[in-house]
Amino acid sequence: MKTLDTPAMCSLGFVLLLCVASTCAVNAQTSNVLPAPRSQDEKMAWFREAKFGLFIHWGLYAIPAGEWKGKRSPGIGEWVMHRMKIPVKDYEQLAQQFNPFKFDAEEWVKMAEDAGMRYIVITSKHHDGFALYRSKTSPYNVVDATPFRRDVLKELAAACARRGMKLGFYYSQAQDWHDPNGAGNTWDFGPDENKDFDKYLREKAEPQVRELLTGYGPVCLVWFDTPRMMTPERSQRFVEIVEKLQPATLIDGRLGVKGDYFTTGDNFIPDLARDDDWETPATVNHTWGFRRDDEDWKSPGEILFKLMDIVSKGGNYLLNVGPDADGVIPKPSADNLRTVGRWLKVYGEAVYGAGRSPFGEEFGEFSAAQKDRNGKPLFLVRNDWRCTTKPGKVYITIFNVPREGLDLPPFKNQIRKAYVLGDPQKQEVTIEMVNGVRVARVPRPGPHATAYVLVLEIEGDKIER
Ligand code: FHN
Repeated sequence: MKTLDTPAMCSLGFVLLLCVASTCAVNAQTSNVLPAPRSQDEKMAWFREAKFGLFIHWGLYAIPAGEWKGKRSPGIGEWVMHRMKIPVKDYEQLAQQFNPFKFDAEEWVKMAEDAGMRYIVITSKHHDGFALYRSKTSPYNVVDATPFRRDVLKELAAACARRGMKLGFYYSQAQDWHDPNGAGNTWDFGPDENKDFDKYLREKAEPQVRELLTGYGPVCLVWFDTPRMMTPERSQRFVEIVEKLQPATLIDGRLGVKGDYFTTGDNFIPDLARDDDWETPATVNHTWGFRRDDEDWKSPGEILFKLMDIVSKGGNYLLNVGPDADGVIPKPSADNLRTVGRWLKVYGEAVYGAGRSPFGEEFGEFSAAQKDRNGKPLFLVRNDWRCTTKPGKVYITIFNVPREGLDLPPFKNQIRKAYVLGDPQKQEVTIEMVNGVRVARVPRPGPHATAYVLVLEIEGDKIER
């Protein structure tokens, strides 16, 4: 037998050491999880601070982009397979065309950062069943089924880790139009009630959620959706998987059992403030997945008003973009978000970590006479200003500046100081008493200002009414 001399053994040892070290580094990058929070408040802390997140719907549906065989598919882009009743054998061919050569994870994360967003949630698998990461559970995924062969989630997780951005995964736990036993595809596989739904859950959905929670570093939340056929028992299995693998990971409100926070309907903002933790998922145009024909972008001003409306009611705004088949976030949506980000750079103190409004009258009031579509009293929205708070401070974001000054709602606390946020001199804003009402003589902003924030430093931690 040939024996190794000392230098050879040393260099072998060195190589082995290097291998062990690099394996450890890879594991450290991919498998580290955050420690279990000691309380629900601790678990929710980052979410309550963040307020503004980026939702990304991306998958094979970006290729047809709202059209199939020359016909326009109505509705949201990511539903094209369902709307057009496309057989699995035809739809899955799209995977062979998926080659988004312009995809740049770093750029996406940078865009979210520029927009002032504090977390990203991306579709790891939408209803079409296609996984945007290398899944050992199903070869119908971006690495094994496409010419692209790159693990999108891996690249995004690495970019998020580098830039200190939180990352969460959307996962369609119930609907899976590719799996014979998943919910939703009745044109290939017949009625849902005849399917072995638990087989699909056990053999695809549960293992995939495990993969997502073990291969991609800390996952800030799992965003489940459309809980069709999700009994409490079935939903609970997902809760256990998440709690076991990443106890700090939040679960949204659409699993099938109560999550860590409430998720509103799509694009829905409650009329009044809520006391619990909640989030509004919303679109920047009218679709989640990219549609070539939808260019009806919400303006920065609209986005900003919605953000302040939501935050002042105690919620988070999860705002979606739909990258195209090349991997590019449509420029108008990215530009509008960056404009919002520039505003947040100046006025963000009124947003991040801020509490809900102590007032409520600024939201509007229920009409005594008019009814909404459901026959309930119509809510007449006011949109002049919104209010957020921090201990000892009240932030009034003003959208419509009254010429004669802003009437402050009644409260008992003394006002120690009033100034406009971002004013380096913190120049005093005069508050005068007019017929028992405190009127803030706020400055008139320049013609291009969408909104600005008046800060009231008050006596005491919170508003007494
Ligand atoms: O069906 C989905 C839809 O495609 C999209 O993902 C939205 C996002 O909230 N959720 C479902 C509809 O509510």
